[in-house]
Amino acid sequence: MQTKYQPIARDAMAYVLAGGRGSRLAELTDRRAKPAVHFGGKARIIDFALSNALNSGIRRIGVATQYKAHSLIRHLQRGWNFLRPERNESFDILPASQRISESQWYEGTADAVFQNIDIIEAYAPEYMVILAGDHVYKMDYELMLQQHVDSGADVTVGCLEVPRMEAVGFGVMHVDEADVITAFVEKPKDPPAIPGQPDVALASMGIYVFRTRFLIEQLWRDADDPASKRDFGGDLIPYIVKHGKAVAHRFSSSCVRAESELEPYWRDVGTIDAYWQANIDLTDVVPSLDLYDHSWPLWTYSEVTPPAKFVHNEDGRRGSATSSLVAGGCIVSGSSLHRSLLFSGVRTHSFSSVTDSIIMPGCEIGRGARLHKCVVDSGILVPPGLIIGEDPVLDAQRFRRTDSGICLVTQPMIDRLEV
Ligand code: ADQ
Ligand code: ADP
Repeated sequence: MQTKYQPIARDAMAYVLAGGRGSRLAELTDRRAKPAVHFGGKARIIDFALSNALNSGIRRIGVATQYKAHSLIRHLQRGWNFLRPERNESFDILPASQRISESQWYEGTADAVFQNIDIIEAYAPEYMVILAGDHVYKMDYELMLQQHVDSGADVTVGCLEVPRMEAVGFGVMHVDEADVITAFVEKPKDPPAIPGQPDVALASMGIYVFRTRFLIEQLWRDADDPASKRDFGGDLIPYIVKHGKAVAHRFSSSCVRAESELEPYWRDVGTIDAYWQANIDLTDVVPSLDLYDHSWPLWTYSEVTPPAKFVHNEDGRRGSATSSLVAGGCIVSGSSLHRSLLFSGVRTHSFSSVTDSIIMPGCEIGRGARLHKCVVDSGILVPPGLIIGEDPVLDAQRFRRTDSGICLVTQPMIDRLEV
């Protein structure tokens, strides 16, 4: 008799680490954690990891939060609370300082799992898929789980090839011909290259698959090690590479691509420039990241809004958008948008123009304002007539202007203008 195929993912729990600030995003993460930063005209960064888990067949999810978690938790409660215990599913938000002691924050990423071992044990998943909540990509974790089972590894580490000098911010590994990891260094100053490819390094994506029992043993062992910083990349993974069997899982073998000729897409969006670029890339005619892919939907919370509306103003000036993503609830009145993203509820008033810019939810762009290469934080009223993106010196005095000319605009910066 043929038995019914049961995906390994149904025996797994995804554990999303979402506590980090992402300090290179500057004021964008002053009030919210990086995973809560708005992305792609509708979603937040964490929705990518969570949607990947769901689309891979995982039905148990925990999210560890720490830094400035309010808007992240609000988003998760509104958008991700549909997994039902009655169906053997679960969705847990796990803030720091709640469990072991009221004053003990998660020390490192491994501690963010260690402090919730009892919750994991209560669900008793066979496998744990540890994920970072701050990357933009599509990936089928079921394929990584299958590799983990087939290879008999203690840990399987998601990895991808990056330019060698960019690897300073990553865990970097060497592998043998069977992709068994033979060496692992966390954030090396001089990243080792892939043999035979001097300009390329094999970097960890910070994604790990373990058998739950093994992970818990390792977490207890690590907790007893006074030298440990309780970090996966800094402590646990290097230890297992040395004393056990760690295997690399190549992202290219489990990324989900709508078009087979497209490059595998993964972005850290860790800087203002990278964040701006990844969003603006979505306005391309055929973007590398397909948000319209029905086979791999990006789930998110979004308000119920009326449709986006484009109207003439009293002088007959058209409200128009080209190469842009405009969310529900926006009203574009007598103004023009080009190569831009408007999140929900944005209003642009007559004679304003927005080009190459990202406008977060609830912003209002005043009459006659002109914005070029801007990232505008949520809920900001851009005063009528304000011009950003045309005078580099003035922009740098008023806003956070990057070397490549992107201006991040936040409420305190606007408030200072009015004084
Ligand atoms: P980093 O990018 O430095 O390195 P890290 O700061 O450890 O990442 O954060 C990983 C994830 O955990 C992020 O999603 C972050 O939000 C979250 N996080 C950080 N501190 C946390 C805490 N105390 N509690 C809860 N969540 C927390 C890691 C690996 C590298 C790998 C890169 C890939 O250590 O080896 O190359 O990820 O980006
Ligand atoms: P997001 O754009 O992430 O949905 P908001 O722009 O509403 O969220 O604000 C981000 C976070 O900043 C909120 O979750 C809240 O914790 C904090 N915040 C917002 N407005 C204020 C305020 N006026 N005073 C203090 N904190 C605020």
